[in-house]
Amino acid sequence: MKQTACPLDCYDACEIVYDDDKIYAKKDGYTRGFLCPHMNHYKAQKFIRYPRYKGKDISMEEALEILKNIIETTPKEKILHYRNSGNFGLMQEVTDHFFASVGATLTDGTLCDGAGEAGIIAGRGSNKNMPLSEIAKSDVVIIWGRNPHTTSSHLLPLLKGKTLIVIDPVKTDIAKMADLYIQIKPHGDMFLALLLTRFLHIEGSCDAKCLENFGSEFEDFYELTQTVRIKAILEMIDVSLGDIGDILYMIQNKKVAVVVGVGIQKYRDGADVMRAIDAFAFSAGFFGKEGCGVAYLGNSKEGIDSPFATENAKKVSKVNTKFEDFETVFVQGANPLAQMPNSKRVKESFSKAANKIYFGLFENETSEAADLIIPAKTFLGKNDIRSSYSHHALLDMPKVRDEENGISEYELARYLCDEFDIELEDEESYLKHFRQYAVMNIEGIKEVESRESIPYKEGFDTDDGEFCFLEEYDFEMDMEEDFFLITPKARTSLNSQFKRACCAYLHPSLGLAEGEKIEISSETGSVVLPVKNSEDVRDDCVLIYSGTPGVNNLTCDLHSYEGKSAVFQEKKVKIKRVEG
Ligand SMILES: Nc1nc2c(c(=O)[nH]1)N[C@H]1C(S)=C(S)[C@@H](COP(=O)(O)OP(=O)(O)OC[C@H]3O[C@@H](n4cnc5c(=O)[nH]c(N)nc54)[C@H](O)[C@@H]3O)O[C@H]1N2
Ligand SMILES: Nc1nc2c(c(=O)[nH]1)N[C@H]1C(S)=C(S)[C@@H](COP(=O)(O)OP(=O)(O)OC[C@H]3O[C@@H](n4cnc5c(=O)[nH]c(N)nc54)[C@H](O)[C@@H]3O)O[C@H]1N2
Ligand code: SF4
Ligand SMILES: [Mo]
Repeated sequence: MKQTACPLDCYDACEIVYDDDKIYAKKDGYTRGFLCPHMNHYKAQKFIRYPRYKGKDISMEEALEILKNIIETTPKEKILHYRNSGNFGLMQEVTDHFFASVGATLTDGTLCDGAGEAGIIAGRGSNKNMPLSEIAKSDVVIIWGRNPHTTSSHLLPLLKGKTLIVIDPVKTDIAKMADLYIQIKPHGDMFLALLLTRFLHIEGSCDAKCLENFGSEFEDFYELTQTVRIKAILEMIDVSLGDIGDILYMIQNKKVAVVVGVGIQKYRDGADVMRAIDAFAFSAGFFGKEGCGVAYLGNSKEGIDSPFATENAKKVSKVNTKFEDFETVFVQGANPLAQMPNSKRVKESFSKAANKIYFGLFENETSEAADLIIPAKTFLGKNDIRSSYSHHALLDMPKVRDEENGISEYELARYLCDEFDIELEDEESYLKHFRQYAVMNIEGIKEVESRESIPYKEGFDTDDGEFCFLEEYDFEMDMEEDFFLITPKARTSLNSQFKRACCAYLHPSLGLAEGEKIEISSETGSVVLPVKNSEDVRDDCVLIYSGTPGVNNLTCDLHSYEGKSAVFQEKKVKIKRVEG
């Protein structure tokens, strides 16, 4: 029996027991004896077995030789290393070390949570997350643009017996269980947060002590909330005055956790949306107190320094990468041809690079378009260690079985560093580096030492220690097209890994037949998908899950105003029946 952890990009970072070549959930701790469909069916996945070059299976030795030759013959400034979070192990970055040292370009920016994070940092000076252990102590939980049944199921046991408020344009499973559910119009959240703060103040329910100590600019912020025209805006975002009253009533004198997901920030002004939510939480006195706070997608690397030499590398954005600027593109732990916005542009741009290398576990759009395919080892066949963006644990992921196929990230970096005469320490010393950040907590779980259970007790990490309020907002909504595109996470896939969704979900009142094909289109492109009718979706929305082939034909590759993030829901879409 050996212990490891799930490597996937997921809030929960579950602990796994590996026994007799089977995967089990750890009984205690935050894994609570259950995993999710991804890990329950992991071993049945079809992994890439052999390396391939221009369509022909080759040996790993041949693949490495080809890779070496490609790197040798490409001017170093013409090499791009595009890595994303297919595996969340901290050792995944070891290849960045090689590519940065050899003079290649890396990526920055994010397809994920960056706008929200930028909003948090603007207000608080840092992104310190409310951990699960504190959410467990709250009385009321506001689930705001997060779908825990799908994306963070280990939160669910903690919610038992608590008052639940859910704000989401989709009637998710958690919305169905909520004491109060607000089916807000997409992108309406900043206004809701501003109005909540305004009425909080009118009612005299702001936390006077918090404002006095850390919120001297509150009056200006209150003025900003007064610029929101109540009747018109409430109508626009589909929220009633009664809803606002209900929220304020339900949170009165209670310990409140605001659990925010990435759903609220898939817009250009996503940082402002998050900042307005944070300002409401601050004004209500939710920071620095037990059982209170805002949980977002935290920074998994908080309190952990990287031992890899990547600081000085040139970087280009992951959101709108111009692959055609490079001769050699090395993709690792990512499927950019499906998951980056504006797929048509991405595919064209990627096809122009002379040497396209894919280093991953599964076949997908990117492996199909690549020349050299190098299979990775799964997390079971290599040594790693991981942290989480939702709790504080630091989890060892030792190699628990031998794998014949594939190569680990360290082995690949070792080979390349040796060939190109770049210094690399032995694997164990990097693992040791990461392990030094762990201390045992009272429940016997190893956690990242510097992370706080209740951050911001003594004020914020801004220059003056005060909360820094949003000073202005500039709201734009595309009124032209017919439908909002909602593109959240699917139950059976992890973005484009595993069992991918393949339908468009619309409200039955639109009169489309179940299974009928429709074309959904936007400024950037279109996709044809069969319809699934769902009462859970608003009648002004089309829901297409992340990982659905073609969904990102519809999304634009603009950046968020703050945070260098993709904005998958910025543009609206049209729908059209397809003949035949
Ligand atoms: N099963 C599964 N789990 C996953 C993933 C997966 O692909 N599949 N992906 C992982 C990754 S990479 C991430 S980043 C996390 C993200 O996990 P979450 O933070 O839960 O993010 P999403 O599923 O994108 O969106 C959450 C909710 O936001 C709602 N939403 C959309 N637009 C708006 C809006 O304008 N306002 C409000 N209030 N709500 C809105 C959606 O309807 C959805 O219910 O999940 C991780 N976990
Ligand atoms: N429409 C739409 N698009 C989205 C989103 C959305 O909600 N809607 N969400 C965005 C978000 S939040 C994210 S985080 C991104 C995710 O985008 P990507 O990071 O591209 O995610 P995946 O589709 O999960 O692809 C990960 C790949 O990693 C590879 N992999 C897995 N494990 C390993 C390993 O151990 N080693 C190596 N070398 N490779 C491995 C697998 O082969 C898999 O193909 O997608 C973004 N795109
Ligand atoms: S819930 Fe998340 S961490 Fe747990 S097994 Fe599933 S994907 Fe892995
Ligand atoms: Mo993500």
